[in-house]
Amino acid sequence: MVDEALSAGAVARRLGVAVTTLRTWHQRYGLGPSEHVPGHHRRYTSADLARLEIMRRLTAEGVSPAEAARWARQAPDSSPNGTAAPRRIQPPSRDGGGSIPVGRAGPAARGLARAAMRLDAAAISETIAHALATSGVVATWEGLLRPVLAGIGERHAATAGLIEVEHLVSRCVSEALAAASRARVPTGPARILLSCADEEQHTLPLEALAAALAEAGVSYRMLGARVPAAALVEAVNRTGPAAVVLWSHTRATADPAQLSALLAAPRRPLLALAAGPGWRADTLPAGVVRPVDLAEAVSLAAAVRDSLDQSTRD
Ligand code: B12
Repeated sequence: MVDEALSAGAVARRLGVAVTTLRTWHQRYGLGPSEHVPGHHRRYTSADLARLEIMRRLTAEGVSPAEAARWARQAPDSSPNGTAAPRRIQPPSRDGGGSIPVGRAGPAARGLARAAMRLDAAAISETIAHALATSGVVATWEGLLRPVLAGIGERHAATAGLIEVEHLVSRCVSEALAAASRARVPTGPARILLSCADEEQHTLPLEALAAALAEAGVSYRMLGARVPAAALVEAVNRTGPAAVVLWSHTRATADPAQLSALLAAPRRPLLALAAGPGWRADTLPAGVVRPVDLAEAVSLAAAVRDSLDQSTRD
């Protein structure tokens, strides 16, 4: 629970709801912030947050907003976890009672996981956009997106469910990363080529890399999902990139022959990166580099770009 009063944005992120939803709950149902410091926006106290927690939980469980608000308003101020709502209005949760595990990730990741379980696209997008704008791409990927995506994968592996959640979240992540990339299109020639391995459909980590490169001012060209080896070599020969990042998420798509074909291309890149958990270090052809995470992939790509810029100037 909170010790200090929170802004509407902070409360929305904790609960995993859109700020507009909070506003509606305030205007229609009187569940607003109660702390008022003259000259400032009103702030939410921990009692306000507890009431909103009840509102969020009950509406997620299918209780009508008016009914949920009635229970939420009855929560005593002294009960910070809002246990006042009676048990009989807790119907079995529509997702089978489960949630997305996010490990030690912070409140924003828990909020995103809740919004994901409710299939609340507006709240999902808002949470991601806010994190990208305030923390940057690498921190957002590591602290928010990766834990939630891994949690969805974990839950899916255990229950075979959550496919709809996985698809909606993937789409929202893609859109948010694309918007972040578009907001800062770097100038200069695209010397970095990003591609998924043949039949590889997991594009999100590569999209995160694209957004992080844009943020770092490094131009890139993105081929996206499922690129056959011959098409990759064709793209390399036509564009002559300094570095190629080939993403494989699963063993099934990690055929090292794709990397060998890349290294044998007439316009062989200076740097070939085999990125993603699909690749096995002991099967990679000599000369291929394997980054351990997003930050390392960004700095390797930026270093190649810088060394080329330097040699063009000399
Ligand atoms: C979203 C998702 C999908 C989406 C992808 C949408 C998209 N546009 O990307 C869709 C629905 C398309 C999908 C499809 C499938 N999926 Co899927 N998917 C996922 C999920 C939930 C997240 C993927 C992701 O983005 N992970 C990113 C992070 C969370 O992964 P990570 O392992 O922690 O990654 C770290 C490392 O790679 C490292 N790293 C190292 N180098 C680098 C370099 C860079 C640049 C970066 C960024 C990171 C990095 O850092 C990463 C963290 O930052 C994962 C679960 C998971 N744990 O990954 C399953 C998962 C990968 N999918 C799985 C499966 C089985 C499938 C399907 C075969 C399902 C099916 N039956 O059709 C298909 C495969 C299609 C194909 N041929 O590619 C399995 C794979 C099991 C395995 N090991 O083989 C997983 C693990 C789920 C599970 N537990 O069962 N999937």
